[in-house]
Amino acid sequence: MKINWFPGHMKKTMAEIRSKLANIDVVIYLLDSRAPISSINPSLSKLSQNKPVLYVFNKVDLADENRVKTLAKAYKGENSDYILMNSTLSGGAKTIKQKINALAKEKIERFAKKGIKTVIRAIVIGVPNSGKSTLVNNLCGKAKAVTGNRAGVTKMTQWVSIGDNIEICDTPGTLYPNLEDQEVAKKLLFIGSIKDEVVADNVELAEELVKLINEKYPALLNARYGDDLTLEGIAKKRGFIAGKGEYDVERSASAVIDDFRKCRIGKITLD
Ligand SMILES: Nc1nc2c(ncn2[C@@H]2O[C@H](COP(=O)(O)OP(=O)(O)O)[C@@H](O)[C@H]2O)c(=O)[nH]1
Ligand SMILES: [Mg+2]
Repeated sequence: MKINWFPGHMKKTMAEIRSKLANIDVVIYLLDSRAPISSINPSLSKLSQNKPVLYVFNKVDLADENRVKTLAKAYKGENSDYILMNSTLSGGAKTIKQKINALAKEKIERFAKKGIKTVIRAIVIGVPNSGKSTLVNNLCGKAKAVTGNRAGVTKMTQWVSIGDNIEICDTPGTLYPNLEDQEVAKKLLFIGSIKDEVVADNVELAEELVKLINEKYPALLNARYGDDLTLEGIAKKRGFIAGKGEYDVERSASAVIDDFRKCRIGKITLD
């Protein structure tokens, strides 16, 4: 099984981001806290490397916050900062605006010397389903960007004004041409950045997910599924019967993946 997904519209989006970047002051790089390191897109990182970057560790409400805090520390630098965020709550908007202003300080001061109040332009980038549109809506306090819990909801890049001196641009999610690291690809699938339709074998995937979670959070798995963590064991425990004397492992597989996505196993960060 090889997971790869780089449809034409993503290629187009990358080109669009590239062409906009010259006029961008700050890059807001959304990461999904359930798999933040895997949500780093090497192609996007390359594009944004000369810009101030605010890394938003989003969906922290679904993740292992202590683990995220540890991982996030590496993203604070001279020209970068980070924030842990739940974009579905209104609380974080003020801090994000402050951090955007701090990252654009040089430009703001340069214009202030000439007596001009400048506008800061920020672009929101990240893998599909990381919460980009939700964050944009949160920051502008209105539902301007369309959201949805699957990949591929945002189609066009759009600009909105947040506060009196910041303009922000939402973009569609982008992956990269070759997902060579299949461990990363699987994690992107688990967090819903890659469409399920891209993969045929749910069983193999779910087994991998259980294995991954079991490395760091065995107690969470046992609490939900009992001691037998095979898909058959899970089917037994949940009463998923396929036929006479047969357990429905396909159904276990879908249930495990869905449980992870809906945070029913617990707050987990797969890195
Ligand atoms: N729990 C939680 N859900 C979020 C958060 N941010 C976004 N979502 C949900 O994640 C899904 C994808 O969001 P969307 O903004 O469309 O992602 P985009 O594809 O990156 O634009 C939607 O169902 C959102 O409600 C968050 O911080 N916490
Ligand atoms: Mg979107």
